[in-house]
Amino acid sequence: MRIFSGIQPTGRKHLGNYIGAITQYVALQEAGEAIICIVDLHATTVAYDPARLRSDLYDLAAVLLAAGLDPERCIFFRQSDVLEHAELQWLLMGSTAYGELTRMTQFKDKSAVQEFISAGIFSYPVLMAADILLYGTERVPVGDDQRQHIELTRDVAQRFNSRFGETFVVPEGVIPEVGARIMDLQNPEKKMSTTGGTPQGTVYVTDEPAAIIKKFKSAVTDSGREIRHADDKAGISNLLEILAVIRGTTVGRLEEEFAGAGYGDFKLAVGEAVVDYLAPVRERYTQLRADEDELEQVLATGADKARGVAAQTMTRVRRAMGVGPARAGR
Ligand code: ATP
Ligand code: LTN
Repeated sequence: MRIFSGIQPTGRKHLGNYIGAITQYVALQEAGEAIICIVDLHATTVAYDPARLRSDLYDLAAVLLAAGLDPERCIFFRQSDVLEHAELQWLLMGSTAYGELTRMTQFKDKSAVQEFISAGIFSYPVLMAADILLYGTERVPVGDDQRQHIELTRDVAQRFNSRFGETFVVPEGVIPEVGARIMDLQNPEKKMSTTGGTPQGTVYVTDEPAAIIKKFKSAVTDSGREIRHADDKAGISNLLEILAVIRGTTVGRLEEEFAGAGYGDFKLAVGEAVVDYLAPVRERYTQLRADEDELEQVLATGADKARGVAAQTMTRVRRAMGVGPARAGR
């Protein structure tokens, strides 16, 4: 089974990215052929600092390897190293409706906070579709916020196939039942996010233990006293989900365990569990981040492997679309 996912090298990665996506990448390495891509081209669609982008990319590469991505068992690479992504994005544009892109909620949310709304941020989901479709992907592990983009990818693939003949595998999203939408600790009505969240409510994978504990201790809850998962208890529900994923247990069991406990004790227990959970990752991260040449080497090896697969897909796409010479290859 072919598995593909992409992750942006923006800012530092948080507990939501870790639980919703990164742990899935690591687990799915066992389930099939996993391809994990750092999508630096996506990161250029909003205002950014070029030097910072490169350093964020190394941060992310080190976090992913520290989390357990194994370049021997998966293909791990940087999007901009494989030119076929940009080429396929353009070729898919003609099979994507303008109206479809205007309906993307991530576009609406992200463009609302931009001074300059680039054409890139508008066509961002088509590049994501290209990422996925280049590799004959069957499963795409993502958090809940990517549901709509996966749906678009499927629609574009199906439209292309019916227009130009069977070319693409139509992929499916893999969205975890618990932990696909970790909320901001200070504003549990909103998802934890580097770009749109609160600093105190966002727990970073590389945060110091003391900072993590502080963020959990000050997590916003509600005026009740029951530790229970419920629609009107967004803060407590979020903490229950975080702890359930970390302990590998169910929310129901945790509700039993913490029946009668105070909110303060519960918040501290979750904070401590998160510290223990992230400590080994942070330690490995620090070692891996120190050697940028080695990180480049790992990414270059991954890009060579990715290119091999991508080039084959592009030969079929060009032929199907009547683009380029009739003979095989470019
Ligand atoms: P952010 O909102 O923090 O900027 P993002 O969604 O824009 O993140 P990425 O860092 O590329 O961009 O996301 C990587 C993965 O993390 C995606 O699969 C996304 O669905 C998932 N993800 C992002 N936020 C959360 C969250 N709060 N809970 C669970 N999964 C999340
Ligand atoms: N759009 C995603 C990142 C992303 C992605 C992908 C995810 C780009 N290409 C391909 C899965 C598959 C995001 O904003 N998190």
